[in-house]
Amino acid sequence: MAKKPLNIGMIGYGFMGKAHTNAWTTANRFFELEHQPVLKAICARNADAAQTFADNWGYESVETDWKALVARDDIDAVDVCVPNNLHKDIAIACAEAGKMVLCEKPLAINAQDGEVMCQAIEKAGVPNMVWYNYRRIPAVTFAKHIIDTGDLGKVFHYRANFLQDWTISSDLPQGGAALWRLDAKAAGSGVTGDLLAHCIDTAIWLNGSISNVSAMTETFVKERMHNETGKVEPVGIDDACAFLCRFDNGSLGVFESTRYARGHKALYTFEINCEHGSLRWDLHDLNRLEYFSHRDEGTVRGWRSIHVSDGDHPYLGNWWVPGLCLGYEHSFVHQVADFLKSLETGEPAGPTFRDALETQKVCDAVLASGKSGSWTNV
Ligand code: SOE
Repeated sequence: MAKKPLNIGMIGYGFMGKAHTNAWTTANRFFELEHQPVLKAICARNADAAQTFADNWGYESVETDWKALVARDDIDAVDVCVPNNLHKDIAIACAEAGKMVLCEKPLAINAQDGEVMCQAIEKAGVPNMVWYNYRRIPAVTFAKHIIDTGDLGKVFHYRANFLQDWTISSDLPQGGAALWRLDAKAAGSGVTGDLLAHCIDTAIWLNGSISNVSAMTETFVKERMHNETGKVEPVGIDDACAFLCRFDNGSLGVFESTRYARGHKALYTFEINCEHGSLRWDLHDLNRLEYFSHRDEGTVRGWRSIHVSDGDHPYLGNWWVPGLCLGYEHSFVHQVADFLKSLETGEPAGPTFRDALETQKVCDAVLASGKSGSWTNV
């Protein structure tokens, strides 16, 4: 049967642009889907760089103004891969133009903007999704399947870390195309919106809503040269953040993120401890899920290290033969596959903008609590 073309317009072409483009081109080859993504246009301010990206990845055309891309009749879905402060205007314009929108995480620079974006998207009734990719690493999806059976019983604890070490040098500037994550005006926040947002999205998905938080934040390097102004300017982002929280189900959460954990490049880990068992996962060993079941017979009871690579594990039946590994990029491929499937079924693929707004609200509460030093309701 002929596939239905789905014309993609991508705005931005940083490393996320590559991860998303790879997913748009790969999903259809491994998953049976009615739609065939077509790389219609890439948009970036620098025409030469955009053309080089288009030539390398196979985009049919180039735009240098995102408004021109959104106005095009031949674009069905817009993939927003730009710094966080630009998400709102682009997403709203896309919604008003009746385009589907896939937005890079976090949804917005704060929940207030996120709410306006949700309203625009919902008013237009367009399919939408936010790229919280880690949900779709098969071992993480498998954790969700185990939790949803209810076999683990009552949940007591959830803890997560996201540790990096790339901003320790005070010589590193802030701002501009490569370092906008260090510029509060472009990013909204530091590790809270960039890294903890991933941990919060996964946590809410696995363990339900978070009701209140108590956080501490720190900015270790207080001033950095700004790439756009050429001047030394105050640093407005949180370099590190740790928070405690309560989930609606009564369990307790502990979260930590920093870009100052020397030796850690992208160590995302989570663990959930329940009445009858525990699960833990580590991005550096992403194909494994560790599972302790207290129901196992006593003398052989212990942590199982499950290599999530068998044909009946989530998504794996669509890939290689059992036992072979998947990587970081596959989480994006799975997200595209689920999004395209959702167009067939009419059942939204999460996280939708509304789901991501919940994460944004937790981030806002964390940052507010970090400032006030008090417990803060989400
Ligand atoms: C920052 O270094 C970063 O690239 C985040 O922006 C991503 O969302 C995260 O997945 C890895 O780290």
